[in-house]
Amino acid sequence: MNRVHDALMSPLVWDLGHIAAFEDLWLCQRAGGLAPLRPDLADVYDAAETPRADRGDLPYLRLDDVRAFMDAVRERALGVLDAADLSSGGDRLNGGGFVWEMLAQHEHQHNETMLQTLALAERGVYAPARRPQPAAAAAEPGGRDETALVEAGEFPLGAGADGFAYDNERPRHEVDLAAFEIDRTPVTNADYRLFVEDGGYRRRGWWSAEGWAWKKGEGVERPLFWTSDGRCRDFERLEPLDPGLPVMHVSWYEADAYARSRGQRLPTEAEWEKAACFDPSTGSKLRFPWGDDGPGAEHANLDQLAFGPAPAGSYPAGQSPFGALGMVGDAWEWTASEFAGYPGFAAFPYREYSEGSFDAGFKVLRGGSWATRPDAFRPTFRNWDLPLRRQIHAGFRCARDA
Ligand code: AVJ
Ligand code: FE
Repeated sequence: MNRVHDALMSPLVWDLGHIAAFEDLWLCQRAGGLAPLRPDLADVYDAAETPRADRGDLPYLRLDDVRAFMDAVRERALGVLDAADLSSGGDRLNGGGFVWEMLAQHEHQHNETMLQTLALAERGVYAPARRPQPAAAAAEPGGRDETALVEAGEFPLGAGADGFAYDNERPRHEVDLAAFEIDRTPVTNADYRLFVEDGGYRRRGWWSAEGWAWKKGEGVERPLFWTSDGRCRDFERLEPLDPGLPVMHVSWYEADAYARSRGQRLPTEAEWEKAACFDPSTGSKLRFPWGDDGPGAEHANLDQLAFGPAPAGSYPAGQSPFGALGMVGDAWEWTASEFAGYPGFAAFPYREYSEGSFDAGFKVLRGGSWATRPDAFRPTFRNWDLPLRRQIHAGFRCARDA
């Protein structure tokens, strides 16, 4: 809990203390008007203040102390909740439960971050039991149509005004998209192995200039957890690559190179969201690919406890109207889009969450992964990271102009 497992990640106890400090700041102080419980800890847990790599040196609370701090904050927060006016007539933080939803989501986002840390930790640290996954849907007679055609037309991108969403998902606005095709399923380990065997990491023509420089500089020859003898590390296990699983822990640069090798490209985030949620039969947008109900066990592999992705093409009940599978859960999907504000963006409730990362070279990821908790997920949710990062539970699918 106290160890720095990877230079990219915080010690796990830091995440725990940060979850509680963020809760004290937003629920107890901002929403409830209380004084800070531990003013001395404010700097230690300010994510913007100290980069992850330096957090190992901070005087953060160790395990027993952090548990006591978390309990004390939660008790105060529940006291504030008892008195809070969550009706839509309430103030902007409390009205509709906004800040309460934000805090639940924030904690759950850090739960996924902590699993990234555990996946990077040396062997011997964490050995979760993987839950059996459903098999991929059997190919339809006559062969499965591997790509979905998404017709041209306007699409309302982003989250509507009701309910909780981060500022960066708003305002919802119409985008006019040309027709495109998108893979029905994510790129698999088998697909990606062919790319590697085809000289994917040696062919300059398949890479962007920045991607090639990154690959050469880092000496990268395969996805993060793959070994040179054709196996894949998965927490404690070192097993032969499972060909049917989505490829994971690749950088945006690798995803981009793979797509180019196929004469294709990554989808933009608008294309991704339209392929996931637009219903052409009604001309309207669904809350989820399968409809308006929240994610159930039959729809998607979310919520961490599977400890790995399901085979690409599983969860037929989670299919989108255009026929895309696995848009939610299993693996985040890199998109072609750079993280930026939507037209009319207004920061709320704080600038640092989103605005500080706009137009700064971050790429957008969509769809959540097996390690994403359902409360932290909406199809409009925009995750982001630098194009060289591989710790995210991320894969991708390809698209092309129709
Ligand atoms: C959305 C993953 C880029 O970790 O920097 C957590 C999420 N923001 N606490 C991050 C976040 C504040 C954020 N990412
Ligand atoms: Fe945070």
